[in-house]
Amino acid sequence: MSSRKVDENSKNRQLDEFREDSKDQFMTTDQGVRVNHVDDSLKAGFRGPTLMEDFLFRERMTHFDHESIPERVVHARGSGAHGFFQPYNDSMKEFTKAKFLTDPNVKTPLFVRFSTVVGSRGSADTVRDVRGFATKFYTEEGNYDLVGNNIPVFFIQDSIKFPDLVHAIKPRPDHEMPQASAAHDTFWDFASLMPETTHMLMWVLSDRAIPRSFRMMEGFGVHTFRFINAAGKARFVKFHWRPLLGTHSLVWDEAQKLNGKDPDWLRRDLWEAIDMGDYPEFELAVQIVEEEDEFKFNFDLLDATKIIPEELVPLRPIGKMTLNRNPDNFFAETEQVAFHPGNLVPGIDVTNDPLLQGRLFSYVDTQINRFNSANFAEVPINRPVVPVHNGQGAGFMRQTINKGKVNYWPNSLAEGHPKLASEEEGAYVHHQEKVEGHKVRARSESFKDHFSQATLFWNSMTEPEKKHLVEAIHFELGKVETIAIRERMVANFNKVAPDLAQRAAEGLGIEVKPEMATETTGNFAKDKASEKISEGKSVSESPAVSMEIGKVESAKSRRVAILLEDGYNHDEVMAIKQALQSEGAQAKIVSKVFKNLKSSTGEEIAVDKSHITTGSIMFDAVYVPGGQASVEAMKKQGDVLHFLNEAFKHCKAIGASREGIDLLLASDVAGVQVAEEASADIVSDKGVVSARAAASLDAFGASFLEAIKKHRHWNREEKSMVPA
Ligand code: HDE
Repeated sequence: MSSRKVDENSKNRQLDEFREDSKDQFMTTDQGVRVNHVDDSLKAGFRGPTLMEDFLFRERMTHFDHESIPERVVHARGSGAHGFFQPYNDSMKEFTKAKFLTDPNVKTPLFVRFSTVVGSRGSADTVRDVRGFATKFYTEEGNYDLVGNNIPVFFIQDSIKFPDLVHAIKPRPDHEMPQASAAHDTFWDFASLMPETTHMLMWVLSDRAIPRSFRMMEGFGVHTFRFINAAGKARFVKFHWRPLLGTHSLVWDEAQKLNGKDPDWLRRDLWEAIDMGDYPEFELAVQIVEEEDEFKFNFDLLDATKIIPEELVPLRPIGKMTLNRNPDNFFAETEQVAFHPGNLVPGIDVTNDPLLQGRLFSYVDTQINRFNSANFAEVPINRPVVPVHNGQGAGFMRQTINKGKVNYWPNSLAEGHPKLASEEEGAYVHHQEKVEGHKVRARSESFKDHFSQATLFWNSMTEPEKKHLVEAIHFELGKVETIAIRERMVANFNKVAPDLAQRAAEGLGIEVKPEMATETTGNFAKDKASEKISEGKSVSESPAVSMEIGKVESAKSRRVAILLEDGYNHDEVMAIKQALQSEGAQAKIVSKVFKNLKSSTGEEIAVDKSHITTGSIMFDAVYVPGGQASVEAMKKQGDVLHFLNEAFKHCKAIGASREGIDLLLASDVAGVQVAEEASADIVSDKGVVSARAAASLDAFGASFLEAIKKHRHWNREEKSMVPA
C-alpha cells in the first residue's frame, strides 16, 4: 500500500514533478518539436498573407487567446505562499483526532492565499475591505482547508443572502463603478436595510480592514466548527490565527495613497519578506466549547455574526504556521488553488451554521465555473500529497490514467478494490448529530439580536480606534449620495451606541433620526434555542478585539527611511543602521536621485530609493541624521519636507540627531519637544526622538527603536494642522 507519511517537503517534492525549467534547453512547440524562429509568421512571399498551415503561429496565438480563466467572483485579488504547520505538543489529542493538529513531530505542508474580497484581480491591495485568509493543509489524512477571513464575523446569517450582499458591494451593474470599494449607495442601501450586517460593519469600518501587511493580521475560521476526538466525543470549536508580529494597520490616508504609489503593496510585502528570509509566522489557536454548553451564551453559536468573546472562552494555542517559500508561478499556484470549506479530515466537522451550510455547496460549484471541469483537484497545487483512488474523473482535462476495467463499486472483477476503509483505518465518518424539524424558511429567534455585539465592539475600542471608525463612516457614507440611506444607517448606528451615531451624523451633516432604524428582515420563530440563550452569559467589553490593547511591540521587518544628501554624518548613519538591523528592521537610504552619496568625512553610501520612486507611506519610520551640508540641502527640497510632515501625520516614529533636528524644525511637524542645543538629553516626545551632539548614539538608537516598536503614536493632537 502507498505511504501516507507526510513531511514538511512532501508538497514541494510533488510539485517538482510538474515544474519546468528552460535553462540550457531548446525552445519547442507543445509537441516537443524544436523551433528555429519566432519573429515572423509563415507567409506566401515576403509581403504575402500568413499561411493557415503555420502551426507555430496558430499554437502561440491559441494559447494566448485562452490564457485567462474566470477570476474568482469574490476574493479575485490574492497572494499565495507555501509553508508548513507544526503543533507545539499533543495537547489537542483530548479534543480532536486530526493528526496534523496533535502530533508535534509532524510538519504538515500547506499553501496560504491571502486576498481582498471586492476588487477584481488587478485591483489595488490597500483598499478598505475584509481580507481572505485561506489555508490548504496537505495532511497525511488528505487535504484540509481552513477558508477564513481576517475578521471573525460575517455580514449575513444565511448564505442565501450572499448573492445580494456581493451584488450590493461590487461595482454597480450599470456603469461598473466604483472598483474595490464599499463606499457607494448600493452597498449602504443594502447594509442599512439588513441590520444583521451591523456587527461586521463595525469591524470593516475599523482599522482591521486596512492591514499594514498580510503578515500582520489575524485570521478567523468565522463559523463554529466541530472537533471530534478518538472516542467520538464532539465539541464546538472556533479557529484563530494570530500573527507573531502582532496585528497592525495602515492609516486611511496612507492606504489611499498607497493604492496609487504601490497598488501591489501587500503582495510585494509578503513576497519580499519571504524572499529575504523574514518568514511570516502565525499561531493557530482555538476556542473550545463543550456540547452541553451550547446555549450558555447570550447568542447562538451557529450565528456567524457573533464572536465568542475571548474573555468568556480563552484561546488555546495549538501550534505554529511558517510561510517560507514563494510560489514559482502565480497562475499555476495562486490563481489555480481551489479552496473549499468542505475539505475536511477526520477529527474536524461542520455545524448547522446556515452560512457555513451554503458555503459547502458554493465552493465546488464556483471551482467548476473557474476550471470548466470537476477535475480541478488534479491540478498540482490542489492535489493531496496522499494517493487518490476512486472511480471518478472522466471529464475535461483528466490527467490520471486509471488502470483496469472497473470504475464502480461494489465490484468483484477488481476484487473489491479500491477498498473501503473503516474509521480505524482513517475513513472520514460524519459526526452523528441528531437533527429533526419541520421544513421552514425561517430562523430561530436566537439569531435575532443584531446589535449587542456591535455595541460590545464599540465599547472595546480605545479612543483613537473609535476616532478612526467614525472617520471611516464619514468617508463611506460621505460617498453615499442618497441622504435617506445615510440617515437610515446612522439610525442603525444609534442602536449600537448613541455617541457613535452622534459622531457619525456630525461629519455627514445630518441629524440622528432614531425612527429611521431598520428592525430586521429575517423570519424569526421562538424555539428551544431562543429560550435558552436569553439567560446566557455575555460581557460588555472585550479588550481582545481592540488592536491597541495588548499590542505586540516589535521592530522586526519594519522599514525605516534614512533621509540623506551629500555631507551626511557617516558615524550616525552607520550606528543607527546597525541598531535597526540588530532588531530585524530594514534601513533604506532615501535621497533625491540614485547615486553614491559622500559623507562629510569622505565615505560613500548608495541610495536605495529616490523621492521619485518612493514616499513616506512606504516606510514605518524615518530617521534624519546630522551633517550640515546634507541637512541644508534637504531643507530646500519640498519632497523631503513633505516626507517628514506625512510621516508625522501618519503617527510614525521619527528620529533626528544633531543637525537633523534642524530639518525637523524646518518642516511643519508641530507640538513636539526636541532636544535643546548643547543638551546631552535624548528627548522622546510622541514618537519623535531627538538627540544633540553631546548625547550617546547608542542610547539614541535604543530610544528610536522603542518608538518604532510602538508602530503608531496616536497622541499627536497637532497632526491635523500639518499639511500633507
Ligand atoms: Fe467565501 N467564497 N463565501 N467566505 N471565501 C469564495 O470561492 C461564499 C465567506 C472566503 O483564496 C468563492 O473559490 C459564500 C465567509 C475566502 O481562493 C465562493 C459565502 C468566509 C475565499 C465563495 C461566503 C469566506 C472565498 C469565490 C456565504 C470566511 C477566497 C472563489 C455563505 C469564513 C479563497 C472561490 C481563495 C471565496 C462563496 C462567505 C472566506 C464564490 C456562498 C463567511 C478566504 O465560492
